[in-house]
Amino acid sequence: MSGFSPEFLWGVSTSALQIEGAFDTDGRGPSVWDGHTAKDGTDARVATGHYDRYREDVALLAGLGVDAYRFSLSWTRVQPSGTGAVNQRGLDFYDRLVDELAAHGITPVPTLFHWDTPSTLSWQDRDTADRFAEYAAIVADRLGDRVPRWITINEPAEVTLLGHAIGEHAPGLKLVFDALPVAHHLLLGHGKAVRALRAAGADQIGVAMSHTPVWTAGDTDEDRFAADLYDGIMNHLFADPVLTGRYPEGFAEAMPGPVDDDLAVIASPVDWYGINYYNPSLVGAPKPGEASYAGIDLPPDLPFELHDIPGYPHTAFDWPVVPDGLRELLVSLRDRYGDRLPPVVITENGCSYDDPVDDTRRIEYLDGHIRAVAAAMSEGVDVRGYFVWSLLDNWEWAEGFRQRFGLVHVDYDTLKRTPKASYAWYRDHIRAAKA
Ligand code: GCO
Repeated sequence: MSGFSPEFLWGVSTSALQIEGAFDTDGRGPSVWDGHTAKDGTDARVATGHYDRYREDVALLAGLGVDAYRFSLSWTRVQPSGTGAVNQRGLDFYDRLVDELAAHGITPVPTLFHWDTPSTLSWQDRDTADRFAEYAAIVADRLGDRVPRWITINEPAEVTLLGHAIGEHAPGLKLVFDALPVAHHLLLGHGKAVRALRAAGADQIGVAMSHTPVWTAGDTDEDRFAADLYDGIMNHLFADPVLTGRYPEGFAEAMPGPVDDDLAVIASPVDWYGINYYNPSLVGAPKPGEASYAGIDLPPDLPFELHDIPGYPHTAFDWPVVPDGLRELLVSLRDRYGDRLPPVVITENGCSYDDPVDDTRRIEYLDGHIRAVAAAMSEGVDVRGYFVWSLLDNWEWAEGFRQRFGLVHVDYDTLKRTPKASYAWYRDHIRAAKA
């Protein structure tokens, strides 16, 4: 598939809590997800056993021929109580991982925070932003000489919505719109971490935002208002402060603290912008009674309703497969932010299918979305990389092990890894793109 320069970054993504296991090994402290039982009755204490199998997993990455590997650092491996004392054995693991990647010519792209908040801290507290910046400085000091590209936070929107507004994720709070200060503290933590990483010499700092093109369900003014509100909350509430230094109209008043001073920190420049895309969202005015979507029970009084999108294939997670939605999203972000949008990297794109090895549907999903990236690039969007979610089948938060996103199948009884057909397809795709 043409359209990609040899410098384009091909990679895969994972996260610590979802793959590492070893929840209390070598001094790791508890996160808000420890002890959290998913809907399938499982937890992440073992996950895929990556902590002990990281060399095998790096060999799988090398077999793919990826340029880069996005993973996350477990904050409580580094600081077991989220602040203060540093756990050298925790840092030693990431040292080993980064060196193993380097030995295979693979660029490490660590995410500082991928949802596993130390159980001693809360994003409801403003101080957590400062604790996060201190943690950022610690890992930059240890790994910065071998890590050229950093990500501060993964999906502050999902942490706010799922973890604090509707309670689907840990810490399981149902604050609804009272969760807005959590969004502000996460964004403030991002800005402070950018400054900490910059002070340590980092010059390729990014963030990984979940974005979705919002389509309006229905043609009433109420439907349009609901869709605009959802677009504002899920997309602009997080992108605008980081990229423009301002909140969308009507949101600043809901934020705590010296908002204007904080926005100057939040807008500390990033060098690149990560986008996690899965599918568009179809949103309309709420109808009375319990709202739910994709198996998530939404509070009955939300001012919008999420609808399934008919007419498209759906994944095992019941998410619609709409590759052109990624092109649409990229073009819309470029149009909204213009030259304030740094170079983009697709930091997550993938699908859940149960196919154990012959996962033709995942191949079709990835092929379609990579073509959508090429289409956006042909329309002038500056995209520099694409990372598949995910290398391995892994523990999918509230869903546990029910959803399989991996290019590599994991037998959760034996932890045996088996590359799927999509692994070979992605390997061959990368080779062809670089030829
Ligand atoms: C996310 C998270 C990942 C998920 C993946 C599938 O984007 O929600 O970054 O941890 O596992 O997206 O839901």
